[in-house]
Amino acid sequence: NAMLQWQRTGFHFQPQKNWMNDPNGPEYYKGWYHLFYQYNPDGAIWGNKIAWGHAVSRDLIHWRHLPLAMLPDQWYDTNGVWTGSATTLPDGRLAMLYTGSTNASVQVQCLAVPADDADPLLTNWTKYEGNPVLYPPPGIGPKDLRDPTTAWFDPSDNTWRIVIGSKDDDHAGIAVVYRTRDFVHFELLPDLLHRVAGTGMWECIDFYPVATSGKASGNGVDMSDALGKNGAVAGDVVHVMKASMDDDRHDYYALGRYDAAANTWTPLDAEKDVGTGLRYDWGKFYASKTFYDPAKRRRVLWGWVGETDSERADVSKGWASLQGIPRTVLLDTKTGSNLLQWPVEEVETLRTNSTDLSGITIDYGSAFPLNLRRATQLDIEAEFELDRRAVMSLNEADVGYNCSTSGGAAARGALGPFGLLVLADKHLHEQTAVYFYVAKGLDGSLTTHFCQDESRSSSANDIVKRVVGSAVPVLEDGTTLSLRVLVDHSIVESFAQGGRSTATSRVYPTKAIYANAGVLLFNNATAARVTVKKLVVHEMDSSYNHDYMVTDI
Ligand code: DQQ
Repeated sequence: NAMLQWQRTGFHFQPQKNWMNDPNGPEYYKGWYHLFYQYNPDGAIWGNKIAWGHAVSRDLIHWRHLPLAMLPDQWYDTNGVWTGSATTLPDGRLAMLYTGSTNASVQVQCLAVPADDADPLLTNWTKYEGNPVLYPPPGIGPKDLRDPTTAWFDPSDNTWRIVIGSKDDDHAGIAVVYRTRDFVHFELLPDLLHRVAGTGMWECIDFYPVATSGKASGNGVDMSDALGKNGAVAGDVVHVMKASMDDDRHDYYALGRYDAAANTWTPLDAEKDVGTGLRYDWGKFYASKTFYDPAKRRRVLWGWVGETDSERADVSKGWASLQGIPRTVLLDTKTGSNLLQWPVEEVETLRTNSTDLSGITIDYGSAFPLNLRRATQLDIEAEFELDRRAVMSLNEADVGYNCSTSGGAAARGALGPFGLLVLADKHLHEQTAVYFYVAKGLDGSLTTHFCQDESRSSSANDIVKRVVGSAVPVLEDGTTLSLRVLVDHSIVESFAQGGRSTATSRVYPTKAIYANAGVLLFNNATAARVTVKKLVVHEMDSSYNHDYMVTDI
């Protein structure tokens, strides 16, 4: 459908056609990044014949599509080759564990290995002849055990450990651990790694260390490297536990202490447990998965960004879903209580035609259109400074503000909203607002909210449009706030305060497309001017990821 062709992205990962969901088995192998993904070869909606799509890249940005890696062709996965993770063994070989939905829709875990270890493209996969390797144990529902993690090696008993998500009879989300020596025989560990009441089924659990101190805090940590020879967890890491909550379709994480010998993980802050505290992203972002990249010693996060338009629209355009730009993940060592997520540095190689507009001041109640050539594919770096004297002179402002229940970018308060309008048409009928909103308590404390308002993003009416976001920590200087926004036709991915909070929106403008899309600065605060200390807008080249086949390599 040519009319909807503009919704395809220029530098995000997407297959040539049809439905995609979770990222699967990401890894680095013999010089190539591999991405597998849940894929429906039969159409643009999810179905019961999910296969594994496959693509490779040298840089996480330019992708080449390969043939499907696995099809639902065995009794134990005939209802779908579902989500799984790769483990790199000490000799460099790979083991892929995934969930099969059997001919009776039972969720079993299965092993697959590359048919040819010498093929850097890992084109063909062999399913283990003894599959499935693991059935749901007594006490767990046959349809409630899925999405095995990457395995890590525990030297205390020379076994590999994996986590699988589930729920119990009381609707608590649970993380179950198995150990294995050979990826074929698995033993259930008696206690749960973790459990959170009321959170329901945990899909796509991820479990990994982040460095807390020293030089290493700028690097990622491999799971197995976080355990000493005796199996004790290294002193300078904390472990992230992430679960994708089937109940509300968001990815929640928490920081905690892993005790390998006791097989327990305990959140640092009991108030911010998995499912009750932090999210990776406040917009559309689900079923994510990290991997450790040995080439650049970093941990990289992939997340599935689904559609928020109707199934009918997806069928008519012939495709559905994107993967977010891969993000590096580090502990925020300044707060110690959240992660930092940042687009992988390779995305910056697509920058071209950079416009520097730093130093503009926007008065309250005004908007300032930027003079750009093209505004459908952008990487925007911005830093705002609220007029400090105005902030000081207020007694109190908007205590209790909340992005999602607020009136969005049009609702004015003393110290917000201010920020950017992207994918905006000339008349501002369509616009997606990315902004800050500062609240001030009677005690003088400032709380900064980072929000994204989709409510005017499209004049089409078959779309879910929300105001999303959260409070974001601001330590350095309460009035200086930074923003990075990636715009790519039908996606807006925003990172506040160096990645302390993120928000991803799928948007479907009908007017703000091609040359009619623009960007504005806006300040809807009623009491403070905003100085834009830094504003650099980079146009982005396309990575032309969609048209390469294996023969182009
Ligand atoms: N998607 C897969 C499941 C997983 C879910 C099926 C999460 O393995 O639990 O397509 O989106």
